[in-house]
Amino acid sequence: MAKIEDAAELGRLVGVARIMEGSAVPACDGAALARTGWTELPLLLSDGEARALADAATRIVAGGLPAVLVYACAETWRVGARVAEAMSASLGAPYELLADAWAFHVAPGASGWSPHRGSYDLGDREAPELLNAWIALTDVPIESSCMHVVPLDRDVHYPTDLRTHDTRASQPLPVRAGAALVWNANVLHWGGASATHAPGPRMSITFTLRRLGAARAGRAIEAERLDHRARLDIVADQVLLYGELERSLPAEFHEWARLTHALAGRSRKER
Ligand SMILES: O=C(O)CCC(=O)C(=O)O
Repeated sequence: MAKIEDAAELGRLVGVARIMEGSAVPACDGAALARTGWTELPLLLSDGEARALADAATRIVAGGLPAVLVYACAETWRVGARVAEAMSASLGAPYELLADAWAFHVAPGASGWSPHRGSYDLGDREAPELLNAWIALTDVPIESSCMHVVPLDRDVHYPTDLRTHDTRASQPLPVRAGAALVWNANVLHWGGASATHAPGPRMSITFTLRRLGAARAGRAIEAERLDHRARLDIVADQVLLYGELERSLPAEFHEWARLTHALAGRSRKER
């Protein structure tokens, strides 16, 4: 795991160009979000920005490491800050970025995560306490494990019975590379199956946003203030949280995450 710990070496492996500087923040349709629970920001990233991050994730995976290490790059977190900015402006309520994220590299023939809701605590419909953001780094047609949701206005178990997962009223959400899908965390969603003939892996990154002041658990972060160590600590925490959902994660990476988490706790106590 030496190459993870060494910022310069990991930087060479990832090789992501500086991105996300100075482009306009896209807006979303707040009324659609309130009605259906989801919305799209079609051009959150330019083609070049999406490709730079997809290339970084490809190099990480080719180097024998899990795609979630793309969060060791400052540029990745800048994407999260940008989604938070876009949603705050669109919904007229400030949203903060949480230390909660995962990167997906779904090979042809594999599937994304199975149906779940990001939160089972009923939230506000117009300005949800928690939003999940999912950003496509590759084109994601239906056959490449695209996201599926049950829109809130078609979900017979919303808002009274969130624990029931009935996927019959599902809607597939194919998107182009660079688009963000953002949904109310109460929305039932999942990553579909990728056809064996899909042209390549489906790659995407995710973030969680919390409405400022909302009573929902999670550590808020300022993307620009995270240094390499802080980013790696978040990666380790995410592996402990979500690693079980990814059967392909090597055992030694789980071990690295456990040790990194323990060391971070110890150095916080010593401060
Ligand atoms: O990309 C996927 O397959 C699943 C994403 C998801 O369910 C999530 O981010 O909560």
